[in-house]
Amino acid sequence: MHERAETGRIVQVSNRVALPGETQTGGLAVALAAAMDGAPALWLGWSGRMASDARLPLETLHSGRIEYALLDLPADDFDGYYHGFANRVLWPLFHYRIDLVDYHREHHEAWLRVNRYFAEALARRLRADDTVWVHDYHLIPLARCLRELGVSNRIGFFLHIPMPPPDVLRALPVHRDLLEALACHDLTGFQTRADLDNYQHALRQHGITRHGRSGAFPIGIDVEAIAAQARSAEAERAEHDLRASLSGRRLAIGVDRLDYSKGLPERFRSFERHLESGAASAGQLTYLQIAPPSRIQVPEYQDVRRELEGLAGHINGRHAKPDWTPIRYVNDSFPQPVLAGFHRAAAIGLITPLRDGMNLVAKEYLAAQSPADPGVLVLSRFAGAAEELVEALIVNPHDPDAVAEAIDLAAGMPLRERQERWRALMARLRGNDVGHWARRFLETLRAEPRLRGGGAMTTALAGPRSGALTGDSLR
Ligand code: GDG
Repeated sequence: MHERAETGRIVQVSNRVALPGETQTGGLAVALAAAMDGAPALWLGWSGRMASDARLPLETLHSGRIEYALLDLPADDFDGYYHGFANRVLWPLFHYRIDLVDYHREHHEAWLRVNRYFAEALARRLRADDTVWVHDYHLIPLARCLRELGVSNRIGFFLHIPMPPPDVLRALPVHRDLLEALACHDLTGFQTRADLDNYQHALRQHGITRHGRSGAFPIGIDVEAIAAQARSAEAERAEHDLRASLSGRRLAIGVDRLDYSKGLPERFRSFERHLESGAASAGQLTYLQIAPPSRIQVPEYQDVRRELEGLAGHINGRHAKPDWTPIRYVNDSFPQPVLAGFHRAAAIGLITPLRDGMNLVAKEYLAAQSPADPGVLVLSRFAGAAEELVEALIVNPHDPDAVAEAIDLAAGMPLRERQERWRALMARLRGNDVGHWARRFLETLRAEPRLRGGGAMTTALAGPRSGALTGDSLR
């Protein structure tokens, strides 16, 4: 109690807030809840509603020691901020998809205005001893806006998505401004060592010497909670029905937001290659892909959805039997405990994004396995998780033959090897769960000397405390 009073509140800011009891598709909610665990906290984010005037309409709710502040966003700027700049410029660019970037100056300006709006709402609620933790690409300029308003609290930032190399970043006309905004934080955190290197490289290339500390903090999951959910799911109807429906075949599973970064068309084609391969396991596996639609207003998401519908129809049309469909493609979301049961029922986890900051589903699949008969994870080398999960079968998602071979290898892997790999992977997950991640980030941030006078930046580049990706890391 005394210690908490000394350290002050944790103030988290993210585009969306997950209210207690709400189910969200996306890893942020669990992670941020873990970060606030037990401490007095404020969580500020968009309410999901538009404001038509400039009154900064803010609704607050309380649950235990956490206060939720929900901000309506200006209707005129919302589209440019969210769909325009965040999700049609930053998301594709940071996932190395320059071809999908659709940059408009006015969207960038709307994005900056909305960040200022967030900053004004937050600044008036901040106390002197609060520690501010900002999440993700929507809010990169927030700290700079707060400094301009005279806020001198410690401010950390965590980028949940990949940080591209300087040459990719340069495709963005405002890349220098973006880097300067990232550098404004007392601590800027990334998912992997490779992301951190890209950031530091870009700072050096641009001669940006005024910056705070930076580090790699690979995010984790709540390992024991997922394992417990998966154990209890065995007694539940949903898992029982799924197992019964397999008629003796084994299950491969993928769970992804329907997003072009997740490599779903490539995965479907790889599964088709597996079906055509003549391998021992061909015809013995059913592939269940759960893909809840997301960002449905963005055209590129509509495109990938159409492509997947075509592919699933094509592959099933060619390979289905009267009593068997090789791909079950489900555009729906399920409660987390149901998903944990589905993972446990699956002999293979197929997680093959073309680019992913971390990929929590890969970790959740592992945590849900039965120790007596664990499944095998087939994981893309381009997921941040591949830096840690080296005992998985690591594949290149652009090579359908290699992915098909990995599927067959996973299907035939002897129990002993599966257990050895799984135990090693679980030791890593437990050594760096979501609680470790949050504590490590906050401790690093709070160890920084406080800024003086709202603006002077420290110049030290990431030192030995921040750089290395060790066994313990955060999202
Ligand atoms: C971003 C980065 C990074 C999925 N379907 C359902 C459902 N989910 C949950 C999963 C998992 C979360 O959503 C997805 O997290 P991912 O990490 O896989 O991917 P993104 O949403 O793209 O998250 C990513 C992450 O942020 C964290 O930093 O790892 O790289 O892109 O927890 O289980 N949850 C429920 N129903 C579903 O149908 N309840």
